[in-house]
Order: sequence, then structure tokens, then C-alpha cells
Amino acid sequence: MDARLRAIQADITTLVVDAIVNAANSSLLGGGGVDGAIHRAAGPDLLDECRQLGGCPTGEARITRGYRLAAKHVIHTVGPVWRGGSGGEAPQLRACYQNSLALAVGHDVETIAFPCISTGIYGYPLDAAADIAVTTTRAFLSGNDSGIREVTFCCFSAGDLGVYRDLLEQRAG
Ligand code: AR6
Repeated sequence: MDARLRAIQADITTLVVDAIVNAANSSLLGGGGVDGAIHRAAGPDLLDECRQLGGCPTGEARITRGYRLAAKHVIHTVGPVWRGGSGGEAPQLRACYQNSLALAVGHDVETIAFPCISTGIYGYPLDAAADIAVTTTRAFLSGNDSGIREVTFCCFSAGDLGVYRDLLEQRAG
């Protein structure tokens, strides 16, 4: 078990971490779900900065300031829409975690929190998505002298938290 990984049940906008990750859409101009919650909590300056980014393709990530959030940064990543699994969704979701973590490292982020990307409005099955989240993050941390001290998987429901806790208790390998 990697002590740097943990799962909690919380509203991600309340977390005191260096960066929270947003499950955005490719416009980066806000939406529902966790995206809407982050924009509401951060305030309108976040949207102003996002407008200047010109969008973000699926699987990539972009970084902004956190404005009214306790988090210094927001890392916006665009998860895949679930289309049954044969449309490249898994590599795209993996890329979300890899690119978000790489951006974090580039901005000296030591503590970062992820929501369950793509598993709400975008319909990705939670079990499969959580497995990708945990295995990709483990692989990233073991392969990099990253400076990241803590990765929080921030679940909105108790059911999601149970899935993550089970995965984190399993030995990597
Ligand atoms: N804190 C933590 N997790 C949350 C919060 C919150 N405040 N609110 C929702 N979740 P979703 P997606 C969970 O739908 O599937 C937006 O409109 C939620 O329960 O937010 O990637 C974007 O603009 C679920 O577990 O993101 C895109 O258009 C997880 O966050 C689209 O939705 C992700 O659900 C992206 O869809």
C-alpha cells in the first residue's frame, strides 16, 4: 500500500490541498456536476481565466489558479464520455490522470485531490474508472521522483468510497 494515496468522502471544493482536479468538458467553460461546484466555489475569476485557455481535448489537462478555493490551483482535465468501452475510453481516462499529475509536478504541487473523473454525467462505470485512477496514480508515483506527498481520491458517495478503499488496500502489482 502506498501511504501517499488515500480515499475520502467529501465535497472536493472544501479540501485544503495544493491542487484539486476538475472533471471538465472540452470547452473548459463550466458545466454541471463537480465542474459546476468548483466554478461556483472559486468565483467568476476562474471562468475568466478558463476562457483564455481555448478549450482542452479529451485526455489532456490545463492548470489555473484556485481563486476563492482553499486550493491554490485547479487542474482541469477532460474525461472520456463512456460509449461502451471500445472507443478508447480507458487510455483516455488513464491520460487524464497522467497529464494531471505531470502538470501538478510542473507546478510544485505536493498535495492533490481527484474526483471520480467521467463517472457522473459521462457515464464511465465506477469500478473500472476507479481501477484506472488507482493503478495509473501508483505507476506515476513509483516511476517519478515527483515531489507529490499525497494524492486524495475524493468520492462524493459512500459507495464510491468503498470501491476506492478496497482498491487501495490491495497490494500494487
Ligand atoms: N465534490 C466531489 N465530487 C463531486 C462533486 C463535488 N462537489 N460533485 C459531483 N461529484 P461529473 P463527469 C462527483 O458528472 O462524469 C460536467 O457538466 C460525482 O458524483 O461531475 O466527468 C462537465 O462540464 C461523480 O462521482 O463529471 C462535463 O460536461 C464525479 O464527481 C461533464 O459534467 C464526476 O461526475 C463531465 O462528466
